[in-house]
Amino acid sequence: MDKFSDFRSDTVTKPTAEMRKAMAEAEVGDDVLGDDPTVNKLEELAAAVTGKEAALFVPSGTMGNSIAVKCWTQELDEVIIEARSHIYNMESTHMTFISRVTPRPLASKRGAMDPEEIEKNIKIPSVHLPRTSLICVENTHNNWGGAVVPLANLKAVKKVADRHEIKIHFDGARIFNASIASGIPVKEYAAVADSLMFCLSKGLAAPVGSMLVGPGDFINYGRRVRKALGGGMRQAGILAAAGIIAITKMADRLKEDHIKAKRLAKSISELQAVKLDPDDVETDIVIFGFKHPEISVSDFLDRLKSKGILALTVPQGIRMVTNKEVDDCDVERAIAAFQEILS
Ligand code: TLP
Repeated sequence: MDKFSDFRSDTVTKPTAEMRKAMAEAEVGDDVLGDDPTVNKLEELAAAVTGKEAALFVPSGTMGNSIAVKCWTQELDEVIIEARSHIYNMESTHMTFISRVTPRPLASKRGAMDPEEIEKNIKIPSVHLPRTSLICVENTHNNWGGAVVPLANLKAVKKVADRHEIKIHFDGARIFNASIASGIPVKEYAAVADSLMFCLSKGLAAPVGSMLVGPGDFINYGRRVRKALGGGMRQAGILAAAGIIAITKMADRLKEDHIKAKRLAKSISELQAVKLDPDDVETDIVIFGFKHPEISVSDFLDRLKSKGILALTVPQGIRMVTNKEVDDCDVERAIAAFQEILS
């Protein structure tokens, strides 16, 4: 097999030709000393796009989320978080490892937690009980198959948080997907949270990096935490140059990924072994259950691979993510492979 169609993630994108050119020509300086003009420009842009006071360029989404939790909490605190969220499940437990706080996972309806349930779980600290200091939300929601969490739900969560003077951190790794799918500007989503992290290196195709945005004093402290975690980068303008193109040129075309995901979902949901409601596919992620009398999930992934299609196992079954910036993310080829194996 000379070329695979890679649906494992929207992180498998390659930088575009325009990004590579901008990277080669980027003006750089020592960013730990605040001297890199391209990083400074990216941080100003990220703050402006999200309507926040300041921004910090970080090597990964996981580091952005880790810094946010560390900045908003103290040891012995508790953090309310959605049960399937990426922070809780897929970031190597930084809440306990770095921030030394306890997560309080809550069930949700496709990523939208019930504000009343949140309120019931807010704790007044005592000799026995922790202080609840932070609520984390995620949109789009990765493990809910790229679901767009409704803005009305997030606003209701903010009302509860405000009433109890609790901060909200927003894992917006794919906030541009949420914005494109719903037509709601990124700024409106960001307004429901005190801080937000978004990724440049997913569907937006930058090679490395995420942005953490929030109030100026939060970002100043976050910059110190980033250094302590080993995330202070020197001539990082080379990477930031691609990030600027990710934000200014790539966000709009995410709609093509959403169309591809829908097309894939509609076709494969007709197959008996696939458990999927195509109406649930709102953005670029397709997660489906798989049940076949003779073929296990891992056998099926091997058979797909032998036909040049790469997909991932996740707790809910199988995940496929579409992205136009992958050389060969060929939905028709994937559909044909499914049909050959399963019919
Ligand atoms: N998600 C990755 C993997 O970790 C699973 C992927 O392929 O989808 N928040 C959300 C919602 C994410 O989906 C991810 C990455 C992150 C945070 C972390 O970003 P990175 O990988 O840059 O640390």
